[in-house]
Amino acid sequence: MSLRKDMAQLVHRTTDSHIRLAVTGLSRAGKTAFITSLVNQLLHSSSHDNLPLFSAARDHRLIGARRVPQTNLMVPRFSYDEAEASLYGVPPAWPEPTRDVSEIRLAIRYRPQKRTKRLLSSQATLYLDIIDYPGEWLLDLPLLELDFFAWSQQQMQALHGQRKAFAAEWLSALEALDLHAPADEQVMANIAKLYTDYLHRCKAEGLHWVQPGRFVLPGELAGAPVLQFFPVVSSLASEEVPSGSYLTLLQARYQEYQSKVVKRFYKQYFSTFDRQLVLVDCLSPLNAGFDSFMDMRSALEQLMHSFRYGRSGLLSRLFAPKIDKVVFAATKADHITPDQHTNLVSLLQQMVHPAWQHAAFENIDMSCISMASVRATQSGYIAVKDTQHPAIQGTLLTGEEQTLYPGDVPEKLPDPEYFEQHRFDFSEFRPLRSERDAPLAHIRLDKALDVLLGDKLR
Ligand SMILES: Nc1nc2c(ncn2[C@@H]2O[C@H](COP(=O)(O)OP(=O)(O)OP(=O)(O)O)[C@@H](O)[C@H]2O)c(=O)[nH]1
Ligand SMILES: [Mg+2]
Repeated sequence: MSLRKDMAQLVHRTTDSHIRLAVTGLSRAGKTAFITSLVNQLLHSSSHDNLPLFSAARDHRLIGARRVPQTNLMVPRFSYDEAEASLYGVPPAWPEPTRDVSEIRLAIRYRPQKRTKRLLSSQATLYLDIIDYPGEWLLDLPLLELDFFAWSQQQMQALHGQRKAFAAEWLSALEALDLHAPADEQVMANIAKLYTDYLHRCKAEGLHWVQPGRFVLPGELAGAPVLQFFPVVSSLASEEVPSGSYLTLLQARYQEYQSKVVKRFYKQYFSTFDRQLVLVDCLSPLNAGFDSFMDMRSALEQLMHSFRYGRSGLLSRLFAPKIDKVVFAATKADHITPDQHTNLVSLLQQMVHPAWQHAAFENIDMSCISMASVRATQSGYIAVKDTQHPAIQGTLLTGEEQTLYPGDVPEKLPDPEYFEQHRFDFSEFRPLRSERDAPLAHIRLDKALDVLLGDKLR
């Protein structure tokens, strides 16, 4: 091989870079729609002017992107083709819900602006891994610091109001169980199922703080005994547990869950992430009511613990954390009129900032934005008498066309009165129709790209 070719290869290698971008959010937050649209936008970027707020595209430094095989063969592939097919379908439809971690890789070609990179070559490649995983898994972090009895106690204390009502069946089965009797695996499985049903019920009613997170989103662990335990009422300290009893087995499974499920996720996946996007659907809880909204807020606070490394923090003891940027994005902004977008961002900031400032987040940059990954509505005005009112228009899932003003988004955290006085009208729309060769319509997804990746493409 000629020296010149060698040099060219060396240069090529030094200008290539790699970044792992993780995308999370509670279920239905819009992760699959976001990743599909992000990939779709980048794949169209060489032929369309679809990303004006993305600095690399605006400055005409973005050459284009293509899909490349992922390097991590142990993680399922993100189903891009399937999701894209639904969104471009006739009629267009939303992608199927997903339940597990998955990954997709892109190679982004660009013209570097930085002198150091430019000297090496006129073009560079950024390899971008995008990882989709359920935000519920991050709610499990506190489990690592609680033993089975402390965790049980915490779960029992949380049982008030609606939660207590949802838990009735599981609680009565628990009451009938002699925890000191020799364990019967089938009985354990049955009660664990009632506990899991309770967690599912909480989620279905808009209560997002559920532990253990894998019980509702088991991924590949569905049906495994490590997901068959439940909290108990017991005054025994861990040393006094009779051997072979239900208590022993419950405790052993809890410990197995801590090390084989929670710790493993943080070590195998989380420790490899460079950047994190957290998608938040603020609009559904606004629609559902005060309890649901507060619950979403506390779930977000819990989720933030995973970015609080500190020097003595739990995560720094497990691995060397790498995430240097966390972006919170309020999704589905096309559900409200554009004049409400600033309120949506400030509402999200109110949920995130206080908790963020309170904690010691070392060297992590944080920002809040609002966007719609895949637009489902057009915005415009409707005339009522002589005045023009902002409105959105779209096709409902039922196929019916609708024009409406969905309501005001509160700028500050709403109090219970807000929910009495305001009705937020959150209707589900179909995605807008897109031409086969055109990118999907979005709102500020380019802004999200710029905040997340802009500095890597300089
Ligand atoms: N209008 C609008 N709706 C959206 C948008 N993104 C997501 N949605 C809605 O939210 C639902 C959930 O979106 P997904 O992308 O599947 O959310 P997810 O976080 O991947 O959900 P799971 O896989 O169930 O955890 C969709 O079926 C749509 O109804 C958006 O940009 N605009
Ligand atoms: Mg999904």
